[in-house]
Amino acid sequence: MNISGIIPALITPFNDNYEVNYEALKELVEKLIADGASGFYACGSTAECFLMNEDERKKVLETVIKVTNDRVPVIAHIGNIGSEKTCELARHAREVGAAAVSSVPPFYYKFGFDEIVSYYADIAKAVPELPLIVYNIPMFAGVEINADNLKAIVDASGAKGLKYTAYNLYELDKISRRYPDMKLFCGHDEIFSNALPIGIDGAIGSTFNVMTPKFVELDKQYKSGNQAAVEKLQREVNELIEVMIKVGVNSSIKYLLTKSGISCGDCRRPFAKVNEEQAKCLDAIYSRVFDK
Ligand code: MN9
Repeated sequence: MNISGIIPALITPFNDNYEVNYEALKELVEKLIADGASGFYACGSTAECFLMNEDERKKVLETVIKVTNDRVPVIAHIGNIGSEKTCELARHAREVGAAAVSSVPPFYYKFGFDEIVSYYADIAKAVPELPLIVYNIPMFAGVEINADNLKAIVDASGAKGLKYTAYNLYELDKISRRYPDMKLFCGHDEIFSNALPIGIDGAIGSTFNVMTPKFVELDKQYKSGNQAAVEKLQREVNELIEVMIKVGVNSSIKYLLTKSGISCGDCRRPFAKVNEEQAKCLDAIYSRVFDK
């Protein structure tokens, strides 16, 4: 699996009627390729995938793959609450040329770990030729994939990668030592610089929708051994990320992209719109970080 570097977890732009705005999506993908994105993660949490229907998810993935046109790989997030729908999305992803599939663990019903393992095994059975990237995001999925329990998933599914969206760097280090062949992607953009020395292969993140150039630069500085520049850049982006988390990450991204000229609309309800006060905070911090 040849996927690495800075990989935006794309948002899904909507129009005023909350329908998918495919033109804006194409514009966004083009812009991010120009910014240095080395791949895309389509239809993940950041894309509001669980507020989209299956047809929309398929069409969004098709659009992203078509625009990228083999310039960079596209990872399809196919996660769902049940195996059948997930496998259908996995087969679709294979048909339309995704480079890999990825999934959060099945959620809501508090499935037992054996059931979670069988969910990943089902995906591998449905699309054996596509690399599978497990998506650990305990804050939303309610279950933690760690160095110990990952083994059962890998044994049953042959998973090739892990998107690690948690702050536990000790656990990530254990995973990297225990699974040296696994591709690891940092999923919390605010700790990218801290995850780099662990030997991660890249990062898949939401804030790259608006900050790809900063993270590409950070990655470059790390590779040239310029630790002071790495720390400076991470602290800079974290000022903005902190406000984005407070306001709501997805709606902040849409607000900032719309301001920069790509019309992304609002997140689907019940996500709230960015209010005036929040907009002011985002504007202030954005210009502080970017107009330096
Ligand atoms: O894809 C993103 N996680 C979620 C990863 O959307 C839940 C991250 O990029 C975070 O949004 C970001 C802020 O915590 O690091």
